[in-house]
Amino acid sequence: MSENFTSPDFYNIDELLSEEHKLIRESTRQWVSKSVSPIIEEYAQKAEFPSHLIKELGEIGAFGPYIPEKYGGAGLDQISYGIMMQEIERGDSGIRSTASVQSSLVMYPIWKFGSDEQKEKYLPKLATGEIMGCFGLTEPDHGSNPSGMISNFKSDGDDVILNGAKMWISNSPFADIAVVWAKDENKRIHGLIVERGMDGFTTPETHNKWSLRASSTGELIFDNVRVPKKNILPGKSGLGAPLMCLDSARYGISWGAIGVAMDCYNTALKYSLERVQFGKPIAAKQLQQKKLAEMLTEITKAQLLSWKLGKLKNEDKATSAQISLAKRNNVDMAMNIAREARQVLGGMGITGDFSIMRHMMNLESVITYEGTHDIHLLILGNEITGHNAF
Ligand code: TGC
Ligand code: FAD
Repeated sequence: MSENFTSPDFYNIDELLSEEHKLIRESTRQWVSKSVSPIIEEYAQKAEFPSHLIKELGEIGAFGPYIPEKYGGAGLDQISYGIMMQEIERGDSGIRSTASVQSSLVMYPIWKFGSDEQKEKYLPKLATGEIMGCFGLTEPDHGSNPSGMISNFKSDGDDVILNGAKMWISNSPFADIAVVWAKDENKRIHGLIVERGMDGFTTPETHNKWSLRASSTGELIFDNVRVPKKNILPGKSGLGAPLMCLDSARYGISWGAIGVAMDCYNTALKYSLERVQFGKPIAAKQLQQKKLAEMLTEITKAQLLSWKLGKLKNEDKATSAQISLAKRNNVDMAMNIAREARQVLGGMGITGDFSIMRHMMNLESVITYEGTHDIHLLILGNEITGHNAF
């Protein structure tokens, strides 16, 4: 609920933030409160992406916050990026998805692995939202195991001919470009920038979702698509390239999940203080206090985790396993809080008059995409033991 946009900050974590971080938080929060919260339930109910928000997301700097200013980004640090994702996801995970796909899965690979020509051509327009991108890694038969992908391309003069299919692709139905991962004739994975309008390239929408309903999800189908070789990202090949993009997006999600948890906690706290049963506000009952105390505890732990991870990212020291730990922990934490918060609201909790049920359903996607809960556990298991158990 937009009027509840206060931050639980039980450990004075604000002291760890700079004035710039706090300003960014305030301005993003105000935008979410004004532009997202009042309309998002309606869009989720009708399963429609609020496309009019794209331009505004560009204006608040949510596309490529850490991309250098010379490419149209905001040149901010990683904690600023995290804070923006936190505040946007407080509104809705699907809107945060749009921002994090554009930033970490489209702008980031072009910035990190692209040619100067690609950076100049695409990044400034992606930063404003004039063009939108999507990221195609997952295939119908290769989700957790992207290295098995079968999408492939063959050289043909100055072009390559791309074949294959990707599914579960956020923003694909309206994206202008897709950063697509496919294998060359030597089975080496490369990133290619595929543009809408190229012959043989289609992006059918995926319907009937109960989760991320205000986000547009679809497929990418490549039927002998002729892609100029100059659209191949030259800077890095192999699975490590898309996994680096995922590290950036998973880090953002670790913050985003805190935003969801904060919204659920605030809603449950307010409701429990107002709802009277057995002659007292339910907030006066021990069982409700237990729920609220545990929510605050878990939010506080997650805040410290993501803040420290942000410091490590700023120093370029964060490892993939550290990022997996934070994504896994914080999304799970948010799911547990959403479930408990919904119960605090009793029957009202299942209605669209409150944000909790929408958050709960959204989190089913968030705990699945960018590596499932169990895949992140296995990444940690591998890190701890040296034994790959995938
Ligand atoms: P593995 O053999 O471990 O690694 C292959 C190569 O990659 C290197 N590497 C990394 N490099 C950079 N960053 C990382 N995080 C890396 N992790 C591994 C590794 O060193 C190796 O390099 P080289 O030179 O030796 O070849 O790979 P594997 O095939 O065993 O798979 C590992 C596994 C399971 C962890 C990985 O495939 C994985 O993370 N699977 C989950 C798939 C996933 O997360 N998909 C996400 C799709 S995108 C999405 O969901 C967007 S949702 C967007 C939204 O709406 O917000
Ligand atoms: P599977 O890999 O088939 O996994 C099924 C189950 O098996 C899971 O519980 C998993 O944890 C488990 N499992 C898998 N391997 C193992 C193992 N070795 N040991 C034990 N258990 C295992 N992808 C993109 O490329 N781009 C996007 O923009 C994008 N957006 C998405 C948006 C939404 C709304 C959703 C739902 C997904 C999106 N994805 C996207 C895809 C997402 O990344 C995949 O769904 C995810 O990686 C899991 O793959 P899968 O669905 O094929 O499940």
